[in-house]
Amino acid sequence: MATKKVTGKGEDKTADTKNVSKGTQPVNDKIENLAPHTADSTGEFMTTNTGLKINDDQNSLKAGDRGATLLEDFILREKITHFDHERIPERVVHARGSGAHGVFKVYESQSALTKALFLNDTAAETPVFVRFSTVAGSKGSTDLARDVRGFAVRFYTQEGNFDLVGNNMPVFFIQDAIKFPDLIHAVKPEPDNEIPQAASAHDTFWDFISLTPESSHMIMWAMSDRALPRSYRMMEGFGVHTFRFVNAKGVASFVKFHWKPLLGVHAVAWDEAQNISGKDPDFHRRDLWDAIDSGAFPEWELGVQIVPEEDEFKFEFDLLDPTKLIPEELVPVQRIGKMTLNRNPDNFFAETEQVAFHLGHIVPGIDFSNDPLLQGRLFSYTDTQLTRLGGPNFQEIPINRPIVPVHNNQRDGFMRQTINKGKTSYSPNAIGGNDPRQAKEAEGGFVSYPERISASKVRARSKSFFDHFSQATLFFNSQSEPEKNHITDALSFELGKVKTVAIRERMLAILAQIDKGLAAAVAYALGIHIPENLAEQLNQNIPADGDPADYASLQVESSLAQSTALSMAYTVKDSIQTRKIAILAADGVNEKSLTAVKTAVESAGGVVEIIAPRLGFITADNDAKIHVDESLLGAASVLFDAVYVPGGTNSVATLEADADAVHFLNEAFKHCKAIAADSDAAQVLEATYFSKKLPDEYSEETVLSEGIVLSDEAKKLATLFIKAIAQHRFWEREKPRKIPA
Ligand code: HDD
Repeated sequence: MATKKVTGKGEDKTADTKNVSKGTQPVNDKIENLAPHTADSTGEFMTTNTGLKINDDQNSLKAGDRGATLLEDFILREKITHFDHERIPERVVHARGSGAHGVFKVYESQSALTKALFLNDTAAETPVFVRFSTVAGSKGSTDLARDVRGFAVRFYTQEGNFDLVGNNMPVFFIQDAIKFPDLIHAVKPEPDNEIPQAASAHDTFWDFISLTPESSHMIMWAMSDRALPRSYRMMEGFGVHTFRFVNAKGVASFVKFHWKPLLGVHAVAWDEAQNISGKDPDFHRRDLWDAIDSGAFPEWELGVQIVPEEDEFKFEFDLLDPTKLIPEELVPVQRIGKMTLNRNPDNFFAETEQVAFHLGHIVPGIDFSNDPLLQGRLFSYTDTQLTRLGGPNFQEIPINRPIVPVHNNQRDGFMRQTINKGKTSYSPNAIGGNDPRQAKEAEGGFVSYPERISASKVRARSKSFFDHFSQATLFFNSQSEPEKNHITDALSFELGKVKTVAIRERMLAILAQIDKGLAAAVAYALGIHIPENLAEQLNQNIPADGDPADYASLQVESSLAQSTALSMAYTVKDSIQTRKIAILAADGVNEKSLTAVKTAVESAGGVVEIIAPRLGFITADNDAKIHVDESLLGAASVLFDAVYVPGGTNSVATLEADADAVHFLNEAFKHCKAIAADSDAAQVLEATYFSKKLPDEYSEETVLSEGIVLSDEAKKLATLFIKAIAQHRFWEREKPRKIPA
């Protein structure tokens, strides 16, 4: 159905009514489905939970105004009791997250591949709810931890909910779900002192990883810039496992799901990430909220890689192995539809916290593969909600309800909402006419793909899962030089925090399997040597009674030398949509230049903030009053993508003498961001460390390679500056490492 618009709850008329929403909000079937459960207290009396109007919410009932509080005070008791029970357990993993509503639309019918209606009907706008998350940190931890990001999408389809519960990396650390509690125990804060929070840089994580060679590929991703996204809106998403599509004729094919962000895939620098964690730990949450709030709706295309059933064994890796991806060179990604996030939740707890994703929320036309990680996940996601959401009725929570009716013989339990009519709650039954009845396949009933399986019951892993390194090497070889350097630095940082030398050595043995140069560089940074007994180091995970022949990593060489899709260097760089640009200014600023550049940047989709030594207004050279968005005290360069310094004698003199302004620029330079200044503001740049590195000329070529533009002509400056911002970062700048910021 088409997206409808309704008027929002009201305008922000007074400074005190901050919780009112802005203009019109898109509505879809799910939003309508949530409406009866949504409360708006505007203009209403305050009541108890039984609807009694409350006359005094400020004072408890007492024996005299100084007297003891009376047990009779049912209003006090109700309020405090509810408060005492407000918290629920956070998610055991992915506790920290942010959600948004949106819609998905398929471009062309995919009926040849799948009978899933939402992928067949090009007129359908399927409501979605998406939750992005970090993995290791607690609910209140920083958004900018070095970590994998969860990318969970629920489609509220006409055939029930379909959840694609993925990550921003296409592979995983382990091959079998039975290892998941070990992995998570290892990465979470250490159990004796609960340190460190939201960080993998500690002994237990690397102890586990160094004994788990199958994690090598994922470790390369987790140590790459993918673990430091600039924005949730600028990450790819992956279903990770191989799933199955099944068409109406019952013909199946294997499928890998991808989400491709239209804004491209971009990261921040590690030093920057650590700073952001202090300056604004809600950086990603705020970024997502603000973008949607301002109407800059984030968009992703849904991509699929299709492998016909008969090609299952065509590859040099096993399609069921979740530590492997299918290189896009081997199987191209077809973009089949688009997801747009266009509405912020009304209530974080009710929606984002209570949403319960599960891979087992599936629709006809999509099915599972035998990936042992996927199979174990099918158990975990319902099970965990029983503790997290307090019982088996979590599917009745509004955000979890499908938009289609639910009928079955499940009954009762804590907090049951549905009032099931009738005498029967069993099947078959004659008394109730045998309703609710089973649906035939032709009526939309889900039928599992009848895969033929003939096997012995064993606790084992297929030999085809034992190539642990070839795709780790492929990933590393596919990175640009700056990306490779970042991986080296990340590993040096993380292993540098590891206290146990034996763990560092085991990790070097693993890195040596991936890339000798990488291992050598990390060994140098750690001040130790790559161990000589590599085989012994690598085989430490073999069980005491295990035969090395059954467990040892296989040495396989990837037939592909490189895969460009694995690097972020080749991503989309054609837009500055929603990039944040700081303009540093003070009294006496050249208003004409400031306005010209601001207007040009905003017309190109950038978000501009004026930063000055103090809040309020600055008076420009032509006496115009310019509103200041942030003071230098509150602002930080790490919260922006680029910075511009307009001219104006007094403004320039003030900024040149202001340590915070100079630091802002130094840091922006250090983090490889686009920097622009009017020619007569050059002396502010002269006050920075990087004045020695200013380009000799400011042609398009130098600006696009060095990211700095100086001009006395505002229009030319704006054009070049916008092109530079679109490049995102100028990582080459990192080579000279003498920046004091
Ligand atoms: Fe998981 C949450 C993604 C393996 C067990 N997982 C969770 C979320 C995401 C993923 C995005 C957060 C959902 C939300 O926003 O509410 N998990 C993955 C991916 C995996 C993966 C991409 C590997 C390919 N997970 C995995 C395994 C297990 C779990 C192997 C257990 C055997 N995951 C859980 C969980 C969570 C969860 C304990 C915690 C909260 C929840 O489910 O609802 O069940």
